Amino acid sequence: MPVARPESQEPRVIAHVDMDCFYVQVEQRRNPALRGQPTAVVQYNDWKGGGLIAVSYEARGFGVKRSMRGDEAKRVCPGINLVQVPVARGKADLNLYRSAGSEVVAILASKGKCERASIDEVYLDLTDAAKEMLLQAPPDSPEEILIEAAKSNILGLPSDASEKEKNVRAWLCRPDADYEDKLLACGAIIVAQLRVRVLEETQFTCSAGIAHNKMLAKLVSGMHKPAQQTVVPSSSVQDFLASIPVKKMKQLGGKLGSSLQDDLGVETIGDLLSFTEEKLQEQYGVNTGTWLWKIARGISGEEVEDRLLPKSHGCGKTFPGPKALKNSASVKGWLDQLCEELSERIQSDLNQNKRIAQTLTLHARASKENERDSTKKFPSKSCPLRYGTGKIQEDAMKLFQSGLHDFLESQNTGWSITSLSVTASKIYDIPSGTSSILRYIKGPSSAASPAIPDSSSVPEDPSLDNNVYGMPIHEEQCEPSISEQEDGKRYSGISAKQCSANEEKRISKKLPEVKGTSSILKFLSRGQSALHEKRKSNELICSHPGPGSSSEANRAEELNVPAQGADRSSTSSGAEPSGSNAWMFNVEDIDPAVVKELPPEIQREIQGWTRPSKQPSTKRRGSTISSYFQPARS
Ligand code: DCP
Repeated sequence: MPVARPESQEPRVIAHVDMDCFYVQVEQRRNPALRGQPTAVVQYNDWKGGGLIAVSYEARGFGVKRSMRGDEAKRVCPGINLVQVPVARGKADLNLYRSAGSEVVAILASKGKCERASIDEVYLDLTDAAKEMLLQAPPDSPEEILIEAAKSNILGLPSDASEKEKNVRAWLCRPDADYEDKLLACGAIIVAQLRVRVLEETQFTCSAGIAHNKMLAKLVSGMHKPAQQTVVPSSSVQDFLASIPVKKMKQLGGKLGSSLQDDLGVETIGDLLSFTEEKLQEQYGVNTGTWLWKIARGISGEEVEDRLLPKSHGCGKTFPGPKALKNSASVKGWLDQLCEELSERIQSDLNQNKRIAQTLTLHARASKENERDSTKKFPSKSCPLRYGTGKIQEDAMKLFQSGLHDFLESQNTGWSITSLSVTASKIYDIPSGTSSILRYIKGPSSAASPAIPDSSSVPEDPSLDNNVYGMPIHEEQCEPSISEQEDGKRYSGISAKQCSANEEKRISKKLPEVKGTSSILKFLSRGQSALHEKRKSNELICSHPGPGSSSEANRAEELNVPAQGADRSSTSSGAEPSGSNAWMFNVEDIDPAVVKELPPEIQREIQGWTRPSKQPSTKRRGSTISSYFQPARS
């Protein structure tokens, strides 16, 4: 369930930037003849001309919608250009769009903390940049305002079109504005400058929302599209929220939103104002009640995370209608391909960014032969991620079999799979520039030695009943994640309630005193520290919306994607190591085969302190991290 974050005392300036018809713009840059033409990008699929995943604004003018298939789009707009998503390994290859998104992120990140929320969306914290502008060069002359800033839409300003630009210029320069509005005006100018730079350097247009928090910025960024920005002064927040349907709000797309509608008769965010905080807490618990009370007033303390790289990697494929997979061999064939791509992506993330993924999750959509209308879902399954294509393929197949076993509930019946995806999540940085392990272990901050949980003394955990193949398999993910599907669609994962509880039970074992360097240990302690963070914010972690709980999920649902949640942005898990959260690590648990897959400098460190002759233990590991170093199974 959602939890209110403490708000900062100081006013912030937050922007949400969203590219316009993004995949279409990428294709238009590749083929400029498509510019200004009705165009749509179509997913790889020969059924009824394939599904549309991005539609140009010209095509939208003819009534073409993303929910259509190519054939229908042609009927509605005979002149439409349909461009196929590039294909690799028999499925969509989104690399082109990913790197185009990265080009934009690199520009946007130049002005402040930047969080890449999806392939084409970014949050920016421009507070410092706005403060600096206010100090150094405050906007005071309406005539000198950048034209792009003068075209801003400012909520609450008179909507008289002929006077709009004049009013905006005056608003941005008001000498009598309060400090909050002055900062916001600077934020609007900075975002306009950034958008101009994005256009000049990448040829892409984008739209943006500028407000005092992420929630409001996100709500308005798509209000005036394409290529426009919208500003939310504090004075217009109440009027604005009064008309926003509850289901449009992040985290209210699912059951919570439905309950607000059905149980409290709340249709818009404004309707929430008639309930006291106590009443909302009574109905939904203390945390969610407070959160609801606050969002009704436009209050949200959620911070912009400093993250330019994706939070997870996902590869998926849908198998609609007659293409459904009906036996293990065909599932294995496709899973192998998906895992191969996933493996390449995490390997290149490791090589280029020194980031390591810890959790592998399999999602599928399935139906039983005799129960076409069953509401039972194929359970998502997770396990510790082992690097190496073969291992990922092997583990993914085991996760599939485990999920299928649960899905079938011991019934001996035929089944079919209409979508499959694999996700690598819980990605952590390996610190670059290594320092001594000893320094880490004996350093002033490490009163206790670093440690990793060891399973030898782990009490039996009922949630590991899934562990039919000798490795811990969790239902659902331990971390919200954003994934991109074969057909270009994104969905996000939901946190498993069990995960942090399971980790809580692990017991530590001492690290032998070793000489060497500490990247890996730091990395490991970072992961563990993140678990502690999770424990602290358990309620938040477990609160991410479930299947079909927001418009994003609904959209994925419509398009036959195994939507696991809805939140395009997600909570942070990359906490720094902390001495008080120190834990033990048993070097004997490290699988030499896994070490070979790590970057050379990390390999050297580990080789410096592992005992090469030691046979890897085959005991079951209790934590994701120790299991990362689990011995390879044949
Ligand atoms: N995408 C997809 N499938 C979806 C939603 C999106 O493949 N169900 C891909 C194609 C989009 C890109 O992600 O171009 C960005 O999605 P947006 O929702 O931001 O939509 P667009 O950028 O296409 O259009 P808009 O200008 O309305 O934001």
